[in-house]
Amino acid sequence: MQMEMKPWVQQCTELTKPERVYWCDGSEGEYNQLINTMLKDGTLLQLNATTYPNCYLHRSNPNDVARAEQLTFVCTSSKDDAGRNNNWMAPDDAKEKMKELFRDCMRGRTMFVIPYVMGPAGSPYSKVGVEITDSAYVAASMHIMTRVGSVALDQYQRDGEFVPGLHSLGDLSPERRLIVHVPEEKLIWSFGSGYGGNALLGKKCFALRIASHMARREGWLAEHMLILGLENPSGNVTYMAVAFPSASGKTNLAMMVSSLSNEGYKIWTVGDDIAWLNIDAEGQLRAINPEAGFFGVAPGTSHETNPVAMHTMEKNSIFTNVALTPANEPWWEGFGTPPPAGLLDWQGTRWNNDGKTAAHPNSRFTSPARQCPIISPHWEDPQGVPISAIVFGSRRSDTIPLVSQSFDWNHGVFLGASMGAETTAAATGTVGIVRRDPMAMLPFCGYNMGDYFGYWLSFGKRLKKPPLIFRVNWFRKDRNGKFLWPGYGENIRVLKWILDRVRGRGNAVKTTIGYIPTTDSIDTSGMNLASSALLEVLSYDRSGWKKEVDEIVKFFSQFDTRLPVALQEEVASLKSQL
Ligand code: OXD
Ligand code: MN
Repeated sequence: MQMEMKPWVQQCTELTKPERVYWCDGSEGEYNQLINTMLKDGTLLQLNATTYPNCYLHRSNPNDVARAEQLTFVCTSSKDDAGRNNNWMAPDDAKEKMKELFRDCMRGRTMFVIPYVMGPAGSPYSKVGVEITDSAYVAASMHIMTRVGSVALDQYQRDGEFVPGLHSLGDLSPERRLIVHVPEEKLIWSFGSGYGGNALLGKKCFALRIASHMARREGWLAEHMLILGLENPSGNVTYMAVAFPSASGKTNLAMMVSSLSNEGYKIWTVGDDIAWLNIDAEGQLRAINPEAGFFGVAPGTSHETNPVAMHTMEKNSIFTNVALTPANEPWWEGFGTPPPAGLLDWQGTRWNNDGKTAAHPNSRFTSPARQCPIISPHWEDPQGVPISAIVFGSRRSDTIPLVSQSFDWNHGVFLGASMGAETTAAATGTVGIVRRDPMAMLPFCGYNMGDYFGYWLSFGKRLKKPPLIFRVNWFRKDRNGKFLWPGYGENIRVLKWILDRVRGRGNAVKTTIGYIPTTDSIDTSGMNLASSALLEVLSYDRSGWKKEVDEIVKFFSQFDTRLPVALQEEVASLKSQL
């Protein structure tokens, strides 16, 4: 049964006992007020007003710097419906637990009630949420990341539906941190963390976990994908939705400065993290970006690697856990300039280059999407943009070729279901372990992933002209551990081949693992790439694939009887051909 907004806010007030309740209207004056409050209480620092106008630095609690997957739960009535991909609690137990945590937790604090819309105003695909929070940082960040205020209340009047999310910083103790989703009731409760993915409830909690569950019921898809438009020399734009595991360069790809701009190929950004995909009345797949801002990883972002992101963040942005220069400017590893003398690290202490990074590796910038210099003129079109290609990206040093095309929709779903990323030494201490992350949704799918694969398979049948599905891997290395492909702006050459295939052109050879481009069909003009490197990065390595298929079988076995027959058939056919 759908909850009413005002009675729910009243219940939350009675439970948490705030000193005052404030309904956000999303105005500029309100944003400035939130910022001033935080400047006064020290939770924000003003950055250099000349070089970074209206930009601020927030330092989070050092124990609260990333998404807390082990403390994140999906509470379906039946445990099996959540799947092994989720932590699970019974909904009633979860609610009891959360009520205990939230009881009286806002005493002496202001409760912000934030009505917001995910998706462009007036879009039939947009959805309303309300986040209640006691964090001014969360309220200000929601201003950037979503559309706040009357736009949401108006849509609520029309739809009579919203996703309620209750958030409190609590005392930030990790022992009392818990993020709970009840997808069957579209409820989100998040306690004890102020970090983006745990606390800005519109993003991962609503737009992926709750939305993926709603989408399956309602016939659409909520995906961890960037959306980009690729313009060709005649000015036609083809849109693609691309999934990569977290921290594998989605923002860089979405904002890529094309190395083929002199040939007339350029990128338009629609979104960098989440895509809601709907089928329109003509059977065409259409995508909207539910977000209004970027919450991007700062380290590694520079004028060299992503000048578009650097320009996007140079005003009206909130930086979190970056280092601070004596000129009051943000700095991080990979900024492109040497660390200046007198640098303060992300915790505000003098950085002495003792092996620890100055910025936290997961430090972030939060910036309005409209500031992106290459934001697509269609990024807020209520009908979304038509999607012609879906791309699944892996981060693998071997086995996976630079690019391949699936045989058909079902094979494409198999490519997505088997994708993965190699762990880096920084993350786990063990290099080269492949963490499978189907469709980059493992931490974000609000139900059993076996069912999710089945839903993807059935979804293709409803499309009049299903988008072509591709797999890419920018990260393949040679025998000496050197990257075979330069990546970044040169990735446009791979997208150009994908575009050629969409248009019925572009040469390819049919192999056991899919269609792989012939070396002459990748445009390498003006590029300093040895032909042997191109050959190797496109090669299909049979012995590597024998190992790969065994690992995929092992990974799929966890889905038991929920693994769709069509995927079992895909693996079996691959195995027999190998
Ligand atoms: C993100 C993530 O922050 O995927 O977008 O972790
Ligand atoms: Mn993400």
